[in-house]
Amino acid sequence: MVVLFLSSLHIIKSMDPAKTAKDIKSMKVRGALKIAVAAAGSLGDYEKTYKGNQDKFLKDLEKKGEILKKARPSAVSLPNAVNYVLYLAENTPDRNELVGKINEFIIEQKEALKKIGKIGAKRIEDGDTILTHCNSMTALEIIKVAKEQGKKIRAVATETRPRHQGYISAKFMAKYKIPVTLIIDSAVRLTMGKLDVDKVVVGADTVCANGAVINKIGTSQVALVAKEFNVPVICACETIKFSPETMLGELIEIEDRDHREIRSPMPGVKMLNPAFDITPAEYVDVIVTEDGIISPYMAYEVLRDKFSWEIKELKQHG
Ligand code: RI2
Repeated sequence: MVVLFLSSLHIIKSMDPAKTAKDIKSMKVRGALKIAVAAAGSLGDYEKTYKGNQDKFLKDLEKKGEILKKARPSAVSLPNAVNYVLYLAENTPDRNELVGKINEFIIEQKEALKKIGKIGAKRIEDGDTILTHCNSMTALEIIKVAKEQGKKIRAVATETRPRHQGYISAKFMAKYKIPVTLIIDSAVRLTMGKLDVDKVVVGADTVCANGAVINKIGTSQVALVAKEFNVPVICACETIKFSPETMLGELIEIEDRDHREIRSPMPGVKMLNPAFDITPAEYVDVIVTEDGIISPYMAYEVLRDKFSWEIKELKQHG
């Protein structure tokens, strides 16, 4: 079994793809980067123990990949990672070499996270109060590095209903001795002024070709308030989260999760539990990627540079 070290704080055990898909669906494994790495790692493990011939192997790997891709629909890092492993498998007949390439991909993701932390921290100034929404390890990496650089920063973490991932962020920052205030989601507008928030730092599940950022539900409201207060919105995002499908006109499905995550059913009351929302490019100041800081309007160029392998395949398959 491969144990993937994403950072000293996050350890993912790679396992059978079907089990990994189950854990991603139930959000036992969550976060756009972690699900991508877990999916790639599980396909790598599957590959290592596979006994059949190459043709059958490729077909079976594709089937496992499909199961993984269906686990959660909105974070494009998941299909991107799976498609990349399938692309590697098709073009790497030597199985040992393939294991090496999958591991390389995983290491690259770990390095991307670290690079984003270093690059993004330059945008954080001494004395800043930073608001973050939900729990993005990439956004937190920027905040953590800024703190390690000796900048005196404060943080505000939104609770992030209904699953309260904001608690994880708040605990993380408290652990790093960053003074942090936890607020309910509906207190963002009041808090932005009252606590003099200087910057918003959030993660992303998907970046579309037009620069729109898909992230945890409520991000677009945070960005709207930030715009009102002239507070820059910094999105921390590995390029694995950019969506090549959106270049060809596809729309990203917004995951509608089990309504019982909100509360138990009430007779005569309909509930909606969308997990993500879309923040248009005009509400995002910069996207910090491992290759550097870009304007969201440069998403198309990133896709063209980084995903030529996938775009070619997508075009071929209509
Ligand atoms: P990292 C999460 O989704 C959040 O929306 C977070 O902002 C995003 O993934 C990126 O997370 P969920 O899995 O990859 O909690 O930066 O639904 O950790």
